[in-house]
Amino acid sequence: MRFLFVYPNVQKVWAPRLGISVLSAVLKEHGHETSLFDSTMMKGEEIKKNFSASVEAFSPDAIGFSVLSNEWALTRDLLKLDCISSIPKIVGGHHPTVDAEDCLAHCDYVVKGEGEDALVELVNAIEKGGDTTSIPNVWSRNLLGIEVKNDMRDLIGNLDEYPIPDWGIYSLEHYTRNFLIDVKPGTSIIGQFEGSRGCPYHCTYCSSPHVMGMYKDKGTWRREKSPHRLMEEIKDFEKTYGLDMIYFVDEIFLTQLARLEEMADIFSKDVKKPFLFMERPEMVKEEKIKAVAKAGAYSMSIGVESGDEEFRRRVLNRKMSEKVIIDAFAMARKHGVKTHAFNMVGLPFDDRDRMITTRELMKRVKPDTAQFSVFYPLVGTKLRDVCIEEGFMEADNEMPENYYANSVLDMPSMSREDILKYQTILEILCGRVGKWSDFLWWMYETFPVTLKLRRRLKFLGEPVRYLKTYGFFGSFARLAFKFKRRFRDKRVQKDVETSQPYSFSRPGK
Ligand code: B12
Ligand code: SF4
Repeated sequence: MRFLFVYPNVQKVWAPRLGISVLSAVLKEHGHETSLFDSTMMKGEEIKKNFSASVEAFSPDAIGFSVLSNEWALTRDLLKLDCISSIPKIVGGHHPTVDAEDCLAHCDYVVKGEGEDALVELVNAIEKGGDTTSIPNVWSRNLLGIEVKNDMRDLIGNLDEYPIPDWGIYSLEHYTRNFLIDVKPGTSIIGQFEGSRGCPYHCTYCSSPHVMGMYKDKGTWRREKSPHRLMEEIKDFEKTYGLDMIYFVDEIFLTQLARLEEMADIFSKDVKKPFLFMERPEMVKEEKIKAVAKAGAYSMSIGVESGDEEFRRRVLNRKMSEKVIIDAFAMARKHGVKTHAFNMVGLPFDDRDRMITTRELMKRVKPDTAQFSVFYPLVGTKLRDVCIEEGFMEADNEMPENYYANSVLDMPSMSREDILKYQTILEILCGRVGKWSDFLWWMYETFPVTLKLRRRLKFLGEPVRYLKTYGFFGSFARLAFKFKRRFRDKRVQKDVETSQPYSFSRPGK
């Protein structure tokens, strides 16, 4: 069967959705043909026009949308188009997993949770005219139009047993213009890899605990690929594209010491690539950091989220102390691993004092880089229920395009304007210490117009940032690299065979 995947990337970020690569490989292994409609960098009506052209050109027998919550509004619009009215329409990914009920009203099939086995069984059944209503994980309607909501199947036992993801389903820009390309100077190709699945924690703002609950008694939630298998995936990617840096999408990384040591041995001999990974503060232990540093760890992103310890414990269900957080960053520094801090502003009950507390913690933590996103209460999370109960938002609220859009909460403790204001101030001043940064904080806070002015004139600071980051000669090298990349992309694209016959993802083509 000819199967068209859809990546409704409204956030317009260059980053492959790994779920599509994984599922495309599985479908190909079972004899199906796949292609991708990728809306990255497309705008408004252009998306519908290109989507219709893509459907006409590929003529799929079924279509599968991979959907996050911020992508549901666009997905719904595409599902309504006449050009796909007679084609079976499947939706899968995080949003349909947590809100299957609503999704089923707009499509033919919803695949909940892990898609590997469910999608193959569904596609085979559609192709052969078999029964599509009794497949575990799949919600659909029977011949009488009655909704059939099947139970979840067991979790995949061994991730190593599935085929190597289909990297070629994406256009090259997802690797060469990836959102992380500037993290390490000199990087021109980034590969995204999944080393494990299943985070065992229960943060109240995250949808992972809800999905874990759906899989109760359905096998082991936390699963890890072997270091050897990971090496195979990395080598497979590298042989086609080359590789400068690896991004591991795992939610937690520093689990079993023995596995990390095995990874250190294999990666230091046969992979030799710097990598980025994400971690919880309390998982950072000296022996483990040493092992990943040997394996090639370049930077670790750690969720701090809020500087208020009591609030973290009580509202976010993150019980780590301030000391644990500070030590985690210090330990990474000691072993030469850079650090990035994730924070949120505009959390329920946030106020000015908490913004100051977060700034104070960042000063002590001293991350190399930090990010402050605006909190959004995702469907299926405890904090969403809190927001609705407290009257901070309506129950039918939909997610905006990205975390930097305005807050959706209407809270007495902090206005929407203030949330955006502090988000920007914190991002500008982050861990900076001293009288000058205190003065800037006061100025931006008291005269928000200076903040707007600063945003407008930001480009003037770029030369200074470059000189600070790369040094005098390094800055020239960096600029030359960026300039060269524009031409190189076009050249390499010609040499790489991809299974994506229609490259709709490149703007202007
Ligand atoms: C890496 C990552 C990112 C990266 C890369 C994103 C990308 N393009 O894929 C970056 C940092 C860019 C990112 C950004 C965002 N992310 Co993010 N991200 C992740 C993370 C940690 C891993 C994703 C991953 O690669 N998983 C591994 C692959 C193999 O799994 P998968 O994609 O889910 O696919 C499986 C199933 O979902 C299913 N499936 C997926 N697609 C389809 C399609 C069909 C047809 C079928 C049948 C099945 C199916 O089958 C697959 C195989 O089992 C997840 C957490 C998580 N564990 O998933 C959060 C997560 C997906 N992100 C999330 C969010 C909210 C975002 C943002 C919207 C945040 C923002 N900044 O505004 C943006 C959206 C940007 C974008 N265009 O994707 C939420 C989504 C929640 C939700 N309800 O939608 C998650 C779940 C985090 C969380 N727990 O809250 N993210
Ligand atoms: S540690 Fe990260 S992935 Fe795990 S529950 Fe908390 S926020 Fe979600």
